Amino acid sequence: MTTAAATTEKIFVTKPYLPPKEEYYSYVDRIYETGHLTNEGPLVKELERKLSDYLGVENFQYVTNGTIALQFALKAFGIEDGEIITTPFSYVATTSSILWERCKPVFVDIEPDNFTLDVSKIESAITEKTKAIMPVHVFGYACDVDGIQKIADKYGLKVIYDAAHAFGSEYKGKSLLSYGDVSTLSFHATKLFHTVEGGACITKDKEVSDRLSLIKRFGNIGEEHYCPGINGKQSEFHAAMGLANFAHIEEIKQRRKTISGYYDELLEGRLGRPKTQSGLEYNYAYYPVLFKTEEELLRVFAALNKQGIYPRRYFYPSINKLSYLDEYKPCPVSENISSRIACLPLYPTLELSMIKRICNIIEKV
Ligand code: T4K
Repeated sequence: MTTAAATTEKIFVTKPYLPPKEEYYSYVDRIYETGHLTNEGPLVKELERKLSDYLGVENFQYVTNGTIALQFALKAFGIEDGEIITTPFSYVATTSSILWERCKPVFVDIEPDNFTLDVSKIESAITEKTKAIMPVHVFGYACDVDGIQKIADKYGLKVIYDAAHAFGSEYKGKSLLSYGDVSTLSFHATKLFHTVEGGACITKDKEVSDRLSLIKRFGNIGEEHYCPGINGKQSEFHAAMGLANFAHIEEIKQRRKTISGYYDELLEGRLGRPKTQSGLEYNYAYYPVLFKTEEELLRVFAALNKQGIYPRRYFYPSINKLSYLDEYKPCPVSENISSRIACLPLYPTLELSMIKRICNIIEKV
């Protein structure tokens, strides 16, 4: 893997991995040979097979992005109204998917240690209108999956994990994606494994998977029409990028782990970090750091930006504060974390010299 970062190059929070062109082209050649461009072509099928084997999960439905994957999961369970318990600390897509399905997001605050849903606060948010819980394995850290499942079972609720960040994370010896009723992934260009755009729904339940499969292709198989579906199919060109990237997945993961280790060493506990969870095999999807105050964060950002380095405020603002929501429900932990958290640049070609530079600037400020 080449690591080329000229010091004049702008450094963003991420830089999509691009496979060697000839490897991508070899898949594109196959598309040209068959003329099969989309509608569940051979490359899509091959990618679905390879990813489900790699992740050790069944019933893998590749779709156009991680947001529609969440909407499909709600649709697959016939959830068309009602309340969905979710986290305010995520990318806005988690809540948007709920709103687009005409449901109401009910925010439950997060754990200060790993920023996932605080299980002890879920039960008091359940009403007779609650249909599902949609937690997020944020940054690839594991939610309290056992605690959540217990509550879901007690109240008869579906659990849909937004696992957009959780590709390759394992918990208690198996893929984090194997918990809950459905887990969804994002394969957006900014993710550790990407297909330019893309996403997936994963479920243990074959019937749910069959429904998802119908929903994503207009609800019909040939002349038989089963339900109102929509178009969430992915193209062969996206699958080609996925297959070419997939050949390098171990190298990508290893490099991200190494870079995270460099940050750990160089920052030496100067900034807050999520607590390591026992039983979690982390995927190094992001490198989140917590500043003491928002003011400190802003000073560090100004100094880094001056040098052409652009970390991101993932995730700010806390979603419960969005102005277009019907009501404001305070979530003090999420609001506090959101105001002072940032993700530092993390991608396979990031050089050690740049990591040192970033850490030096942080230290000076
Ligand atoms: N659930 C969660 C928890 C999520 O985090 C997301 C998406 C979703 C659901 C929905 O999944 P998708 O529907 O997107 O599949 C980015 C991504 O667009 C979004 O996928 C991701 N989460 C979110 C955390 O980050 P932005 O607005 O921060 O992206 P952008 O364009 O500012 O990119 C960040 C940096 O990456 C840029 O400063 C430069 C670099 N970059 C980006 C792109 C797109 C490149 O170098 N090349 C590129 O092509 O949202």
